[in-house]
Amino acid sequence: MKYQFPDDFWWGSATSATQSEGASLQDGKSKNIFDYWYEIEPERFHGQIGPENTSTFYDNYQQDILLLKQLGHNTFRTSISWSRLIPSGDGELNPNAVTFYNSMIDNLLANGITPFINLYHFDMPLCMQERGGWESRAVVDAYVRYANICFTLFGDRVKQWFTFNEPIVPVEAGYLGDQHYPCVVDFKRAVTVAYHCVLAHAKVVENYRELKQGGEIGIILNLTPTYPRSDHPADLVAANHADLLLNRSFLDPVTKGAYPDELIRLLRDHDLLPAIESGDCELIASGVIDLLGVNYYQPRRVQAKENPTPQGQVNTPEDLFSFYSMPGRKINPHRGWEIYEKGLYDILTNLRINYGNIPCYISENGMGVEGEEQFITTSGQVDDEYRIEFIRDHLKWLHQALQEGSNCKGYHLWTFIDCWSWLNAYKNRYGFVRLNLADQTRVIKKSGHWFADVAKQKGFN
Ligand code: BGP
Repeated sequence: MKYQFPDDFWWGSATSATQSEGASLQDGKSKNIFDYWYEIEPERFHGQIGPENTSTFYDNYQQDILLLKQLGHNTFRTSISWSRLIPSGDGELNPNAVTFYNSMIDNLLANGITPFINLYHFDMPLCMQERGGWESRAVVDAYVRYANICFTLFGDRVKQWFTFNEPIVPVEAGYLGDQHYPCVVDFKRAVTVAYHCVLAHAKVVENYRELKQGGEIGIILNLTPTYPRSDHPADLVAANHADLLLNRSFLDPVTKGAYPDELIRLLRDHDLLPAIESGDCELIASGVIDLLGVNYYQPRRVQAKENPTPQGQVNTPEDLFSFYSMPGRKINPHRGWEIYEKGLYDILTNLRINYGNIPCYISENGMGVEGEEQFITTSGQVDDEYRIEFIRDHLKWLHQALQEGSNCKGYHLWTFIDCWSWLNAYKNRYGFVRLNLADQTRVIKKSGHWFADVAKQKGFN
């Protein structure tokens, strides 16, 4: 059977500024929260490797963009580093950053690759964190100013913008799970952070529309689909709680312009509602997006709690549901994440049926593998057949969703070149291109050649 994709389908990959640029404190960039956290607690990072160098895209972007071309990309997503562009968060521009991003965008376009630009990928400037981070409305205003500056500087050429990548991650990891700086564990503060990100998103969308630059603006969400252990009412309630808190808390406001009533009730019942100011609801209503990026790695399987948490003692989302390890599930042992290809189809079907079939694309999907050097052949290439299988099996479900009318416009792999991961450094390799850490040389893996061919043929057999 031939899996044929539309002629204008987006074939590409994604990365982020902090994970690829390196030069983390050079040419005027100030520290972001990851630079700072590494400085004070290097032991929290795998192998004590921090974000100073990552994959040296800042120095090597011209050659890397040629690699993207070889990988058959027609689109590529990265982010702008707020702490590089505006080192003080809300003051003067860094001219080196303006030169770098201008040149990166021009190089991509000159090579026939459309740049998709994200404005925030977990990387709060330290000076803004010190002023309260996403808990502060003044920081929201500074972010809105930063976004406006990006539109003014680059919006003549960039026509696909994203306000955030996976905004639930800083909420979960930074304010609930002690996995990202500032390592706060406080449900109510986490809800405020999430709420302020939605406000920030909406204000940026509103401003972008006013500029009439003729592009599209959206957001990238990790829409981890929620599956209950069984049809038992208690499991269904638990799954609904997980879905409301971790998916619909962003998906509904950005696609429908309002929060689900059920979520508001749930938060009110547990005294978790954030401070709402007049004008907030109208603002959220104006933040409806043009384009949704969907990151998909794994499903979320949920069961009812064995001992329900008494009213008044809910201190974390996991007081409202438990995770369920389904027997027999397929696991990527390196990352510990379940591989469930059909999840991608389920997300796209949900968007088609319940979210007006909003234009979307798969903005991240991928497989991190440890010890890939064992698959290096005598010719020096990584023989990553497992990654080809992973991508192909997900693309088959994407194809099925398209057959049924999904408005999915493309597929981006995480990521084009092995890159630094927030906590795992280089433990798991995700790229189409192998990065040799010793000398920073790059070699396209078997999957990269395969993908280039798929992009050229617009499908596979
Ligand atoms: C996504 C992030 C990426 C990337 C990826 C892989 O959630 O948007 O930044 O890191 O996950 O995850 P990890 O690096 O934790 O293995």
